Amino acid sequence: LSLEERLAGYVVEGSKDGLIPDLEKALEKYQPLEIINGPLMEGMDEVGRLFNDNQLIVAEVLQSAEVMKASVAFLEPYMDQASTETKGKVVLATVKGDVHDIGKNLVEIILSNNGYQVVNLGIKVPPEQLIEACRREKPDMVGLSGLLVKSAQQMVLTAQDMKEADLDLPILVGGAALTRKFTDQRIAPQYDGLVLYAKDAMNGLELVNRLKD
Ligand code: B1M
Repeated sequence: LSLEERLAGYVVEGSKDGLIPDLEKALEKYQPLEIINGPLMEGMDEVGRLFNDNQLIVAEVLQSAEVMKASVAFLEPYMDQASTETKGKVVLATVKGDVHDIGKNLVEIILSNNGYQVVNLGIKVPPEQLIEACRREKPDMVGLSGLLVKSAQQMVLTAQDMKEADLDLPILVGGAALTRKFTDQRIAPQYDGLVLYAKDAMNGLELVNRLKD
């Protein structure tokens, strides 16, 4: 197997045997984010397909998630640290009802490495908790992640609750079940501030940077 196939394979198999040496090899050819967005994400997509076909159970998907998390943790110190000055503050959360946090945590890493202070509220964050954090932390923007179809709907409700709480901070949304169309047509009309859709974590950084400029 090629290095790339092996890397995807660790995620699919949920196995860490040999993972770190292969990540070290991969760093000789690729940037950390290329490794994550390339072979590791391909592995995760395959896990999603197998899970959908009932060929994997939740416990096995969890093992795959562990491999992904270990890889991101190993690669993080090799990522570019763009600046040390603080460019702004972002409150970040996976929405109510959703436990998926690998994408959200990737957003945290990328924003932190690029000068943003991130307050990561974790998973299954109800709107009340988010609103409270906004009042406490006074962030420049809010980031919401969610991977389930129902999480997209939850973002609509969260935006409504934020509006009712008189918040109009820009909201960045992302996650597998979400689209730009859904964001523009269903979430944004429920809110007074900007709602921006990011297709991946890097795109999220670009949007946050554009907002700050
Ligand atoms: Co679940 N899961 N899962 N899962 N899981 C999906 C999402 C699913 C598509 C798999 C499938 O069936 N094919 C499916 C959703 C179906 C749907 O609603 N359409 C699904 C399901 C059904 C479930 C459960 C309901 C299963 C069950 O219990 N029967 C359950 C849900 C529990 C709950 O949330 N209440 C569940 C549980 C789990 C595990 C716990 C086992 C585990 C998560 C572990 C963890 O996160 N700590 C898990 C996993 C790993 C997946 C898949 C396989 C991989 C997700 C992942 O981590 N990808 C996933 C299938 C898939 O996506 N291919 C699946 C890697 C990660 C880097 O990508 O998070 O998409 P992602 O982030 C991307 C972009 O989306 C974007 O940037 C990142 C890339 O740079 N992004 C943002 C994300 N958030 C962003 C925020 C931003 C900007 C960009 O700004 C704020």
